[in-house]
Amino acid sequence: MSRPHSTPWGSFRGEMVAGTLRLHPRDGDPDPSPILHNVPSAVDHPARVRRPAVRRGWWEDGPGPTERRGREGFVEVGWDEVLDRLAAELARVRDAVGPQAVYGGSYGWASAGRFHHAQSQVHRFLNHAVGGYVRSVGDYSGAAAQVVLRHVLGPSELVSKGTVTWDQVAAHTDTVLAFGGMNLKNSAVAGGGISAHVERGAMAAAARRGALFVNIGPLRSDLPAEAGARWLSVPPGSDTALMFGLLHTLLLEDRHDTAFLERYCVGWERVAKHLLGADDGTPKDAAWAAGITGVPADEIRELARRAAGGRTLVTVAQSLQRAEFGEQPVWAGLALAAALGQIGLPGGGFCYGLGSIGHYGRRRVDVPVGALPQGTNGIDVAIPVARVAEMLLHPGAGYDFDGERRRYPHVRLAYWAGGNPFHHHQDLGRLRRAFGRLDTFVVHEPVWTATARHADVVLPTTWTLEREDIGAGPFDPVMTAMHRLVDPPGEARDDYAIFTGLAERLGVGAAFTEGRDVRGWLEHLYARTRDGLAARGLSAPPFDEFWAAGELSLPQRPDDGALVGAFRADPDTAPLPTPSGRIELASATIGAFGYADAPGHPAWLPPTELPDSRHPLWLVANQPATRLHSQLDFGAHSLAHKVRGREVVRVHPDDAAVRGIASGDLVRLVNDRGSCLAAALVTDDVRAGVVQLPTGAWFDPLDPSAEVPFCVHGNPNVLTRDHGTSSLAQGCTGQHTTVQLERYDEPVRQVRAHRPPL
Ligand SMILES: Nc1nc2c(c(=O)[nH]1)N[C@H]1C(S)=C(S)[C@@H](COP(=O)(O)OP(=O)(O)OC[C@H]3O[C@@H](n4cnc5c(=O)[nH]c(N)nc54)[C@H](O)[C@@H]3O)O[C@H]1N2
Ligand SMILES: Nc1nc2c(c(=O)[nH]1)N[C@H]1C(S)=C(S)[C@@H](COP(=O)(O)OP(=O)(O)OC[C@H]3O[C@@H](n4cnc5c(=O)[nH]c(N)nc54)[C@H](O)[C@@H]3O)O[C@H]1N2
Ligand SMILES: [Mo]
Repeated sequence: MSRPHSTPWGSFRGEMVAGTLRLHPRDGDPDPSPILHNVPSAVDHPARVRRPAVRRGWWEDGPGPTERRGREGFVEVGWDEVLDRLAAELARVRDAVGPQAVYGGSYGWASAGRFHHAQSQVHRFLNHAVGGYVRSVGDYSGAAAQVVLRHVLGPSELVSKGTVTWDQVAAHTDTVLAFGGMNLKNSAVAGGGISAHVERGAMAAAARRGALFVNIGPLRSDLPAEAGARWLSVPPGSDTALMFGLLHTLLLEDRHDTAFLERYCVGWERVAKHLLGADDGTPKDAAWAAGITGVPADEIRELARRAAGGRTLVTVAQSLQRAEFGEQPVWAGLALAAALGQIGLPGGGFCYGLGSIGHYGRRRVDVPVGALPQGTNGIDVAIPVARVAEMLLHPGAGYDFDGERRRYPHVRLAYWAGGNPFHHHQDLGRLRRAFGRLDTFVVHEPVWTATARHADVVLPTTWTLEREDIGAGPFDPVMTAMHRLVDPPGEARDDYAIFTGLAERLGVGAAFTEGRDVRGWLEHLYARTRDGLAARGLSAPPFDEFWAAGELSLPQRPDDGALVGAFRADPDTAPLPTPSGRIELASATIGAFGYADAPGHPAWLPPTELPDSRHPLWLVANQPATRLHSQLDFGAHSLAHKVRGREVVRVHPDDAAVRGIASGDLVRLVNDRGSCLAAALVTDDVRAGVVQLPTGAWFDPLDPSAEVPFCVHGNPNVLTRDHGTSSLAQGCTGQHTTVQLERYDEPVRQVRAHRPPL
C-alpha cells in the first residue's frame, strides 16, 4: 500500500514494488515537479555512505591542519570507535579553546521534515554538548536582499514576503516586469515541502486575461510558454541601469505617483537627484540605460508608459542579488514600484523573489508549526554565511558588515550536517585550501558528496525516505505525515541517533533527548499545531488520526492580511518597521555606514569583473532544472539531462560559431580560478556573450592534488569568485563570473563523482 511522503520539490505517495520505489505525485497537485523522478534512485544507490569512514591521516596521526583533505583515502571504522574518538575531539576543542573554535553554521537544505532537519539537529547538539558554536547569518539565497530590505522595508518575514499572491496576479495584474524571469523550475521548490504547484496555472490565467509578462534577463526560457512573455534580453548585472532608465522616464514625463511617494516613502528627492545626474553629472535616462543594457531607448520609454498605465507588478528574482552589488537591483526595483504607486494594491507593487521559490506568492499559514528547539548558544559569534572560506583562511582579520567592523574567529573544528559547501560555495580551489586549515572537519551525509570526500570524519545518515517525519512550511496549507518507505542502507543512522550517541558520551544525553524517541518528538512538535488549531476552534485531530490520514489542512491568513495592506490603508497607524516608518528610498542608516560599495540610496555600480579579452563571456551559474542543488545528482531525471555524462552549458550560436562548437561537443570553461568540462547546447535561448551552466554537478577534479582545479563533470563553482556582494551584506556572488570557452577534443575519463571513494 502506498504511503505519503514529502520533499522540498513536492509531496507524493510511494510504495516499494519488487525492490523499486514507485511513486505517485500527490492528488491535488496540478503541476508536479519532474524532479520527483530522481527520488527512486536514492534507494540503496552506490553513492550512499554505508559505514562510518575516517580519513586515514586523521585516524592514525590525529587532528591538525593538513593539505591532505580531499586527497587521501578513508578507513571504515565501527560506530562505537568513531563516536568515542569524535566525542574526545569535541571535548578537547571545547576545553582547550571553547565554542568559538567550533564552526556549526552547517548551511544547507537537506530534507523537508521538521524533526530530522539536520541543521536544527546539529545546532541543538552543539549548544548542549559544546556550549555553543560560531553561527552563520543570512543565506546563499538572498543575503543581500535580506539586509537591504530590512533597513528600507522591514524584516522580510513581515513585509517583503506575502505582499502579493499568485491569485492576485491571476486576477488583477496587467503588466509583470519580471527581472530575472519566474522560471517554473525554481518555484517548484520550497523548504518544508510543497503540496500543490500553482504558478503555471496563475500565469496562464493572467495571460488569458491579457496581462503582459516581460521576461527581463539573459535567458529566454525564464518564463514558461503559458505566460506568453515578451523577452527583454539584458546582460547579467545590468538591471539597476534598466530600472533607472524606467524611473527617469516616469520622472521626466511626470508619470510618477507623487502622492504615494510623499505619503508612504522617504528619500524620493535623493533618488530623483541621482536619476537626473545632479549629484554625479550623469543623467540616468533611457538613452543612458540603452547603452548599458542594449534595450533600445524607445522600448524603455514605452515600457515605462505601459507600467504607469495599469496595474503593474515589479518582481526581482533572487538571482539578481546573488551577484556583486546585489543589494542595488533589489532596492532600485522597490523604488521603481514606489514611483508607480501601487505597493499594497492587489497584484501590484513589488515582490522580491516571486517565482524564485515556492514560498512567495502564497498566503501564510495561520497556526504555528513546531520546530526542534535548539537550546541556547553560549556565545554570540557569527559570520555572514558566504564568508566561510575567508574566515578559515584569515582568522582574526577585520571586515565590514552591515555597519559593524568585525573580526573573524579562529575556528579549529567544523561540523556539517545537511549541507554541501562543495556544492554551494564559490572558488572551490580556495575552499579546499580553507578547509585544510582546520584541525577536524566532521560531516554527516547520506551520500559521498565532494564535501564528505574533503572531511576527516564521515558519518552515514539516513535519507528522508528511511524515517518518519512531519513535512510543513510557513506558506503551504498542507501538513504531511512523512511515512517511512524503505530501510536505510548499510549502517546508516538518523542524525538524531548519531547526536544522541555523542551527547551521551559527553554527559548531556538526557538534556539533548529530553527523554523522547523519534515518535515522541513528532507528537511533541505536532502538539503545537494541534493546540493552535484548537485555540481557533478548528478541527484538531489527535496525532494518530493525522498520521493515519497522511495529511492535515492548515488555515491560511487572508490575502489582504499582509502588513503592506494595513500600511497602505494608513501609514500613520500601521507604520513599517523602518526608522521612518515609511518605505526608505534613501536610508540615513545605510548612508551613515559610509560604504562606497553600498551608498545611502540605490545606485548604479557597474560590476568590477566584466568580460574582457581573456575571459570574453559572462557565465550565469544558476539553479539546476533537473534537481535541487546537488541533491540526487545521480537520480534518473538528473542523469537523463546530462550529455556524455557531463552537465550541459548553453551557448549562443554566434559564440559557438567563432569557436567551432556544435551541440553535443565537449567544451571547457576556464578562468584563472579553475576550469570545468561541460557538453555544449547551442541555442538562441541564451543572450549572445553569455553562457549558462547550472550548479549541482558533483565536483569531480581530474587531479585532486592540482592547486587550480579542473572538474571533468561541470561544476561551475570551480570558476566563480569568492567575494561578498558589498560591505553592507557580504552575500554570495556565485550567480555570475566571466570565462573563456573552448572546444575540448582531448580524450578524457568518465565522471567518477557518483562512485564511492572506497
Ligand atoms: N555558483 C552558484 N552557487 C550557488 C548558487 C548559485 O546561484 N550559483 N546558489 C546558492 C544557493 S541559493 C543555495 S540555497 C545553495 C544550496 O546549497 P546546499 O543547500 O548546501 O545544497 P544541497 O545540495 O541541497 O545540500 C544539501 C546536502 O544535505 C544532504 N542531506 C540530505 N538529507 C540529509 C539528512 O537528513 N541529513 C544530513 N546530514 N544530510 C542530508 C544532501 O545529501 C546534500 O549533500 O547553493 C548556493 N550556491
Ligand atoms: N529546480 C530547482 N529549483 C530551485 C532550486 C534548485 O536547486 N533547483 N533552488 C532553490 C533555491 S535554494 C533558491 S535560493 C531559488 C533561487 O532562485 P533564483 O536565484 O531566482 O534562481 P536562478 O535559477 O539562480 O536564477 C533565475 C534566473 O535569473 C536569470 N539571471 C541571472 N543573473 C541575472 C541578472 O543579472 N539579471 C537578470 N535580469 N536576470 C538574471 C538567469 O537567467 C536565471 O535563469 O531557487 C529555488 N528553486
Ligand atoms: Mo537558495
